Amino acid sequence: MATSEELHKRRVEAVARGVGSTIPAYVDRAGGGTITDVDGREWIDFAAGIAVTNVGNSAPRVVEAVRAQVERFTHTCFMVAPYESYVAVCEQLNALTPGGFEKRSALFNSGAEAVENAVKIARHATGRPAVVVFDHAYHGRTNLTMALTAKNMPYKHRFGPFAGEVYRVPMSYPLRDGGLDGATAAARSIEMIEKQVGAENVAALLIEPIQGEGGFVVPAQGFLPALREWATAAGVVFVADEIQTGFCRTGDWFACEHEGVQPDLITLAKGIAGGLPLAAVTGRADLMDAVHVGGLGGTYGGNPIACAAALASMETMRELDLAAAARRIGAVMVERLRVIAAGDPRVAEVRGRGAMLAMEIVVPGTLTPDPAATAAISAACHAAGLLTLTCGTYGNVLRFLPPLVISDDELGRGLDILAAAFG
Ligand code: PLZ
Repeated sequence: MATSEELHKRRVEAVARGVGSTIPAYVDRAGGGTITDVDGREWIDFAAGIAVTNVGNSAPRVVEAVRAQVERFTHTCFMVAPYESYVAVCEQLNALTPGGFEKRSALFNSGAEAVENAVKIARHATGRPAVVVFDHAYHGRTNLTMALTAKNMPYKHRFGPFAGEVYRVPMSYPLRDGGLDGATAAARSIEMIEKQVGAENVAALLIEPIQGEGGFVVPAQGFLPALREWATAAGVVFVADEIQTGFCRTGDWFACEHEGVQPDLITLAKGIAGGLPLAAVTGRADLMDAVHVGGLGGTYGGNPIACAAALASMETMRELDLAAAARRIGAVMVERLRVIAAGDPRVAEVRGRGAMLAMEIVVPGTLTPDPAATAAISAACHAAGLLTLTCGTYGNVLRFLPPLVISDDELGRGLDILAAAFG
């Protein structure tokens, strides 16, 4: 087998430079809480493929379901010749997502595509053009979703012009907004929408209940419910982007449940199918069914192999109670992260929920972001065999997203490496 070094040389000659990788090691296999490269080096996995392999890599049920499906048929296109698994995934999403009202779902390939479709549905159903998004938001890399995403480098730089009718308002970011309470922070955002956009022009308000790429920003309590309430009164479609937070990651099936918020539409992807590409929009039947027949779709959306994997993943989440696992992992991690933070003035805050946790790194005694220190700590983790990711508008947030099937031993070893990297 080629070594990671050899593969890296080939990659540089073959793969576009614009596609980056966190570590220069090439994967041979992965499972549980570890990734092993082609040289036999092992990493503890605190990334889960960016919050995707919540059920773990090659989870037994997923492997079995995919194998069985691939032998029956690989693709017919649901828009041409439909099949049961697509319907079954939609039934399950309708039942699992918050809100006891009647729902419908539609399936797509990527998170960005789900977000694009949620916007299409909201615009079609309301007849209004505007979409409201938040500071630090991340919603994807396609043209519309770049417009919805806040951060310029690396996501938007020189890729414009971007789609129009997108308006950005402040996020509740307790560390950086002076600790505004949720209601006050929401009132600030709502006033801006009403004065600068006009509620009657707004089709959708789109928000990550806990921001992902933007820095694992957890809004103050009450922020999401206040926005939900305003959206209802204003006839605005409340869209929760649960692409990173969904499927047990935060200790509930969906992060919105924490404050009892019921979105009109939810965008889903990542954790839905144990690593196979699948995404969904799930929401109120009246909105979803407003769109004319043929208005939604795509060649691969709800591919039968991905649907089989999704059914197996959701079954695994139920069977192993991965929401409880996320809470347990989170409790173990928070304790260790707080100890690290107490001994290191560069850590401004430990935050997150369940197994979606982060540390924001600053110049000691200030709130000035320190992306260099963040990168150095992250690099030390990688060198010592822990795969961590960074995020945040300022590049100064270390984030932790272990698979929800990580063993206690692997979790402990990962946290030991992290503690030593702060050393
Ligand atoms: N919405 C909340 O987190 C994907 C992107 C990584 P896709 N986040 C990881 C990168 O650098 O490209 C994401 C997300 C939220 C939408 C998306 C987009 O999902 O499946 O990557 O299109």
